[in-house]
Amino acid sequence: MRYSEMHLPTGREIPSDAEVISNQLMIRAGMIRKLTSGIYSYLPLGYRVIRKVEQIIREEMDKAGAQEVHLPMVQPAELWQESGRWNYYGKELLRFRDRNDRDYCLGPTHEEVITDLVRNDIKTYRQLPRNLYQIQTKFRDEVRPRFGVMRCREFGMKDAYSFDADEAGAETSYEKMFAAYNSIFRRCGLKYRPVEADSGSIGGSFSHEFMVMAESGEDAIVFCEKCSYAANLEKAEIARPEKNVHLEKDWLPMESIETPAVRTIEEVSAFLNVLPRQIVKTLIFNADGKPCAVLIRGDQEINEIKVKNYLGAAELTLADDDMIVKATGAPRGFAGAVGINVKVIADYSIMNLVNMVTGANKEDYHLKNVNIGRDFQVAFFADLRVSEPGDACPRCTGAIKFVRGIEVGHVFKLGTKYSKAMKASYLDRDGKEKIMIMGCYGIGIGRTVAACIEQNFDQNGIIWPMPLAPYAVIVTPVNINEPDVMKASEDIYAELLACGVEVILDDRDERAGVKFKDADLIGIPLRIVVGLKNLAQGYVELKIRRTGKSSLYATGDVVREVRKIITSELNEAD
Ligand code: 9G3
Repeated sequence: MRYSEMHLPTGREIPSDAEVISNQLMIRAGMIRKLTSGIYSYLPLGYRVIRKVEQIIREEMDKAGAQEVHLPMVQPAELWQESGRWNYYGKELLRFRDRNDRDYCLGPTHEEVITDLVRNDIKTYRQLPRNLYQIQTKFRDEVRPRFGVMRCREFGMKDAYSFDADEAGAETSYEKMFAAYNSIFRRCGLKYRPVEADSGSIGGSFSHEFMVMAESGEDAIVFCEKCSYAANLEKAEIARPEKNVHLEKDWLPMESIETPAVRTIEEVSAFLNVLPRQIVKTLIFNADGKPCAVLIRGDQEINEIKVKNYLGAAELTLADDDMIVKATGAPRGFAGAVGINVKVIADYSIMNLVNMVTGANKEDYHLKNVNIGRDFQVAFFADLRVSEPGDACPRCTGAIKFVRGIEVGHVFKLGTKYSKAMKASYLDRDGKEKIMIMGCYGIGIGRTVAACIEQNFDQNGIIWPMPLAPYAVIVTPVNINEPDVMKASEDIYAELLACGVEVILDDRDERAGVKFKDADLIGIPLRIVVGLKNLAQGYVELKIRRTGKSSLYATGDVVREVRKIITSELNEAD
């Protein structure tokens, strides 16, 4: 491609609302332009990278036995009413009406559509297993789109859906997709890690997120240095501690203490001169309308997703003031487990506490020297808190580490959440009607591109790993008004094109410095500089973007050298 003809509006200025480096560089490198909040246009350079990611995905999905379909973007409300999700989602689901006043939504995902498609055409076990995928635009009306294409409203997703006759088949489908995702992200040249994740509202029993490590990542990840354990912080498990013995001999008599308007852990700790770890935080939750008391050590943090999953609640929120008064007999800030008449569950962190401080369930009063077993019972101890540095790995007791990650993929075991609701059944070999077992598997295309930049940039701009580079080489004649320089550049350019190398010829009548800066900014891995001095000696310069290393090659050898580098870098990622 000739630079002078390209629609490639690079820029120096950093957009004011671009908080993350990938958004800044995708705009400055002329890859994207914002149309409106959370909605972006891909310009030619950006779209070439999108297509590279899609190509890698298609190759690996096809290799895994999935078949590509293309589903509609517009989805009828009826399907979402069948699955029970039409009223579940709020304004994030963009709903609209057609000319006949019928309800539709712009597809944020396609479980309902694919399940409807399959239930109409799959009737017998002989047609299973089946895995159908698409690369399609999604729309999710995020309340606060940010970070450019990393958290936008309209975005491209590869979403796949597997259908199996039984649990064992579903496990195999999941493993095949898990393996395909490892190949996809490795081939994209990304440093990534699969982590155990919460399945969230999507239902189903199990899921993994594929995380690209980056400081700008929105997700916190816990991983073990010794074993392969890794989990999203939301899900990261904490091992059950050993139960200490000879606790009862230390028990002191319980005392009620007047603590006027002393509510928070900090206030109680200061007023009674006890450490937060000696105080029990009693949180009253509203689980599907029922109150539940959750106890945790004062210096720890409750993980509400763990509480929700533990209680199997569809909806879990902190109780409002009315529920707190009804459940504890006191306003917020004086709740405690002693004498409370709601279910009490406790995090492991208080299992070995002795002579604790808790709320007295009486306004302006707390209790001292409270002990489990004597003063209150705990229905269940569970892992309900947020993992923190210093915790032991739940698998091997090694030390865990915390990093930030960008979720680029998510694979789910769905079970029968949709196939049951929408009656996607088949006849098994005995002619009995059975419900299909589903899995679903997503990759954010634009997010993968942005995550790659978050891992591959320097002060001069993007540094594309070869597999995702929009072009492999840029030929930069230092001065296009030197006939020899231009001739040599055109010959090298033509030779590269002839052997299928993706190459830009920077034929602009610009100063060399401007050309070098642009080449660095857009991140082309290899740059061939053609200058009069070197050319007169029969040489051209080859500069490697990633290392900044420059070498001289005989003009006739440089194409062979470039092809060698491209091949080795592409094989490295395979
Ligand atoms: C909605 C809206 C937003 C959503 C969903 C539904 C996320 C929703 C979860 C998934 C699960 C998987 C197939 C590909 C991989 C991910 N945000 N999810 O279901 F109506 Cl507004 O999309 N779907």
